[in-house]
Amino acid sequence: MGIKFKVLAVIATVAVLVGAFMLLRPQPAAQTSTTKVTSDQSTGNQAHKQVFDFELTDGKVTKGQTSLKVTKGDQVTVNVVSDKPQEFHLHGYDKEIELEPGKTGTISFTADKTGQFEAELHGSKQQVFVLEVQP
Ligand SMILES: [Cu+2]
Repeated sequence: MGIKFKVLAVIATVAVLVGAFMLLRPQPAAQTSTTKVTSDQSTGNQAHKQVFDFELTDGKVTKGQTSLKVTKGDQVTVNVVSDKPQEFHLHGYDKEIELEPGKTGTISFTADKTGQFEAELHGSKQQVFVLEVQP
C-alpha cells in the first residue's frame, strides 16, 4: 500500500502541474498573435488593403480625402461616420448604405473596375469623394 500510494501521489502531482502549465501557457501566445495585426499601406503591384475614414458634419465632409487613388485589385474599405442620418452612395460599384448618427457605416469591396467613381450623399447631394481606380 505504501509504494502504490506514493506512485499515485506522484502521478497526481505531475497531472496537476501539467494541467496548470497547459492553462497558463496559451495566454502569451494568444497575445502576440493579436498584436501582430498591421495594415499594409505600401504601394506595389500586388493587391493591397486600402482603408479610408470619413467624418461628416451637417452633410459636409469634415474628415477624409476628397480623392482616393487605388489600384485595380485592391481591397477597399471606406468607413463613414455622420452626425445626421444620410444615404451614402458610391456610384459605379453601386454601394449604398444608410448612415445612422454616430454609427460607423462601412462599405468594402474589391476594386475590380477601373475609372473614376463618385461617392455622394443623396440627401444633401454633397460629393464625399472621387475614387480613382488605376489599372
Ligand atoms: Cu447616388
